[in-house]
Amino acid sequence: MKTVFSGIQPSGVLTIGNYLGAMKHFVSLQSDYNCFFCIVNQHAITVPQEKKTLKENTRSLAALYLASGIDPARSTLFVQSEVPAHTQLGWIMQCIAYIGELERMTQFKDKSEGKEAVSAGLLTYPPLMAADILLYAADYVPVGEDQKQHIELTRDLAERFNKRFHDVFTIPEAMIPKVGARIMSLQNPLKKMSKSDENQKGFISMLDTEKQITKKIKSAQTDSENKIAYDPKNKPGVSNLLSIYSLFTNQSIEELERKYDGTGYGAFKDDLAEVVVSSLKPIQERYYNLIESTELDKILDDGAEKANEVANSMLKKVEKAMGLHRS
Ligand code: ATP
Ligand code: LTN
Repeated sequence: MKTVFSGIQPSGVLTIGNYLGAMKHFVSLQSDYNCFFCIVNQHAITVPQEKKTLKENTRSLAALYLASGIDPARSTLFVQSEVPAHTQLGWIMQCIAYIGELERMTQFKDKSEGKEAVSAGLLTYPPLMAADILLYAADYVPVGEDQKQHIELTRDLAERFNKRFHDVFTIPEAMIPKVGARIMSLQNPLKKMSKSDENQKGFISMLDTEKQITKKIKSAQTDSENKIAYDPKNKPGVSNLLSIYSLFTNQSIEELERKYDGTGYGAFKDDLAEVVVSSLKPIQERYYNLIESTELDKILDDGAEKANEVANSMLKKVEKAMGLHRS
């Protein structure tokens, strides 16, 4: 079986963008791959996090992984900071990476833009991400479109290491969904939907109530045409809503265009709100049962144990290849 690795930051509550672009695919990969799914809390601290919120978001994300369908009997689910090999290999990968290539990463440019105090960690974020992936010899990394550049850098760093020292790393490949890889903000459809967006109206969280979901969809930005058609260039708002509708219901965009031909945005948005509410309902029910349970801690403890075993064995090989060992 080939190996899959992916991670999500506990930097807020998961959005439907994270779900449609990443989590939904994680769930379906479990039957065919040896899967590792990580809560990357050390990546989250590259921007300021409040202690209590970070702790809560970490637990909440674990429960959402499980509520969405990640099965601990088949996949390893764990918290990044509980597996020290990530930061250990992360340091080594920082020494392989060049400052210039890190400065060229668009996520770094976006997240540092206009900020006065930018942490060094925000710049060295991709080598840590490379370490996450390489420790498990992952063949595939399912991610949304925004992470493509980081996976390419991971490949470059792995190849550079293998050439300079010894063939240790498996070169991973990004797995990016054909549709849904970039769900856009409901308030600014030219920007990706993001769980750390300051404007709460821009995203629908997986735990939003029926009332919140309906309100956010009703106030989603569209245009003045009142015509339901998929045209991301000229009608980015409506096209984004159509994508969300299509991905939750498995109806094609063409089918939806036909269905809503001649209808206005009001009725379309009402139906979409219903679709999102009913799709999230069973996940939310499972979530609220899990978050109270001790089962969650047991799953994360077991996950960390399994992950530590695999990660430490790879770290040893890397250190040996570089001369970072005594015997
Ligand atoms: P943050 O706002 O803190 O940057 P984020 O919402 O961008 O967080 P991440 O934790 O960085 O989420 O990403 C988790 C996964 O979700 C990644 O695979 C990422 O590519 C995917 N993803 C994030 N945003 C979207 C989106 N708008 N559409 C599709 N996939 C997305
Ligand atoms: N950088 C990713 C989160 C992330 C990740 C990873 C994804 C950290 N480590 C390893 C896949 C594999 C993000 O911001 N979405």
